[in-house]
Amino acid sequence: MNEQSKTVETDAPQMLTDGFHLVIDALKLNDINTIYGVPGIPITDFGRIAQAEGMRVISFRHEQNAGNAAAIAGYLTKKPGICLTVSAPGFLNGLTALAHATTNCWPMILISGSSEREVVDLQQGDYEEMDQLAIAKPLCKAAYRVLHAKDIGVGVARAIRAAVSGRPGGVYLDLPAKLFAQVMDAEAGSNSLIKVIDPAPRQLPAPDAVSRALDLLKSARRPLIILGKGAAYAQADDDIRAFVEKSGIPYLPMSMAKGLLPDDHPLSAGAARSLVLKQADVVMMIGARINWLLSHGKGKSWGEPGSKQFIHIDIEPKEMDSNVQIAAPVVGDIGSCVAALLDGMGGNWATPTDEWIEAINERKATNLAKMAPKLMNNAIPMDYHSALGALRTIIKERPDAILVNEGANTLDFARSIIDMYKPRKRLDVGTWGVMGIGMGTAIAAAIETGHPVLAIEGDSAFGFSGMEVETICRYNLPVCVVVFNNSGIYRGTDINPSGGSDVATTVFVKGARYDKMMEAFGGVGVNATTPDELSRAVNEAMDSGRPTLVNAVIDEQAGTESGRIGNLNPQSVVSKK
Ligand SMILES: Cc1ncc(C[n+]2csc(CCOP(=O)(O)OP(=O)(O)O)c2C)c(N)n1
Ligand SMILES: [Mg+2]
Repeated sequence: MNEQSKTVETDAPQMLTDGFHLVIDALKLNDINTIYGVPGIPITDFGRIAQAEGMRVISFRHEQNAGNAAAIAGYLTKKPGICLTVSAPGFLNGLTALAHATTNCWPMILISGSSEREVVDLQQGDYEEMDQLAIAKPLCKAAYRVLHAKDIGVGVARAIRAAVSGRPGGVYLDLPAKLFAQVMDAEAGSNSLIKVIDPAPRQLPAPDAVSRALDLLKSARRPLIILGKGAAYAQADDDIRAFVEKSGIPYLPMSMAKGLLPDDHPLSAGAARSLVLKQADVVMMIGARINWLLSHGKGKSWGEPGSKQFIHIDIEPKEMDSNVQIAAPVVGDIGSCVAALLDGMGGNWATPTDEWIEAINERKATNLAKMAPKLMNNAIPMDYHSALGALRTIIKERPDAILVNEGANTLDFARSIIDMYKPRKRLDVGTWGVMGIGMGTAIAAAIETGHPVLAIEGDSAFGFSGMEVETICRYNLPVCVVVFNNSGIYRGTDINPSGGSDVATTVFVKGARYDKMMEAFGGVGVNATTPDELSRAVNEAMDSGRPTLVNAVIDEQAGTESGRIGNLNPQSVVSKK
């Protein structure tokens, strides 16, 4: 028995607190005021008390969606997003999102109640028995368990630090049922809590690393900057823009870095992606990892082998040389690194040659001119271009709105067609290309920012989290979901090769009306078959803030297998026969 619980026995009546309140107080002390979760044993009362204590507690229909909400809340706020679940199955449902947050380097804490340690460890068959801590460990950045109420302050502080410091990621916090009911002296409890000072300390880059990078950049004839979502996460928006503009170097935004500088910025090379990747001689990565999304820095898309040198800015030293040699590693937090680079540039930085800039501008103009008529077409049913052409205008007119996007073709076309104008407004499937982030992301985006949200969803993608339209209606959130309904995964036209009565594996019910799902819960449902109808419905939703779902009927044949990454499908000579 510990000190404080002894006092409780000998010194009643006195002010007491318990595990429930201590966890809530510890979170609030650290400015964490929102919880995303699903109730049940042993955390139902925890949610109730948190709500009573003034926290925003958003209840979902499935933990994975709550977890995805917490993950994106972490990305948007630089504070750990909190997901709260029950034991075993609820924990496992939330775990996918925790792994997703870790992979994307977003701070998140999954708090799960767990069953009795003594019973779990002897495998005696407890209610929802599972050794959750052991299972979580390999899937997140850190995992902790708190057994005593007096340790809650430390447990929460460690979880917060682990989530946000260095390269951010997911943290698991295991809270056994017994902990919540433990009581202790209220004052001792309050004194045991920790307000985390400087949870994500700046990490300054070494001065010689900064000058090495600047020297290499200066020597370039065809320099390129690639901005990743790590750069967007850093919230160093002004310095990043100043660095790009002062250097005069064209930049390429990765998907979620779109809008960090507006997509119509003269230095954006987004519409000349293949040209700049091929031809650049020095490439500076800012908060972007060289992974599958950049073809690992090699291969055809990167031009002649050995034709480039890389500068890499990242907070994680282990990231350097992950796929190709990094000639100039700059390790530190993005904000400090970019500030140091700006500082080191001096007053007379020579911007890149006209030849390089003109080549890029020419390619941009050609590609944009090719795209323009496609966006205006009025064919029925709509194709991806005409439907997205309508939505593109809506985002242009509302640069503060948040765009959530998932699917295959629906994702790839929307990414290239819809320009973003402000940082952290485009939220999508992230590093793994996960289907199912849609509704959790949309809900958290609305809750955390208060801005209207437009979620552009493939019909398959939407299905992974579709039940959360009830959550959207329940909290009356300004979310407009547009389902790109092409009756299937990639396309709606596949045929069962056996000729049997089951439909093909990629095909859904024809003529489905997803809009009725929103109507079932009191929201607005619209069926749109033309760009005009689509435009009208979405404009109205974005202006009214009413929960809306637009079923956008898309040509079943318009998509391609796996969107733009069909080349990643394994091909066997046997199956081709
Ligand atoms: C969790 C998860 N399961 C499965 C997949 C495989 N997958 C990739 S895209 C996709 C759905 C694509 O269809 P849809 O969302 O309708 O977009 P479309 O191409 O038809 O526009 C699926 C199932 C995935 N990426 N993530
Ligand atoms: Mg589809």
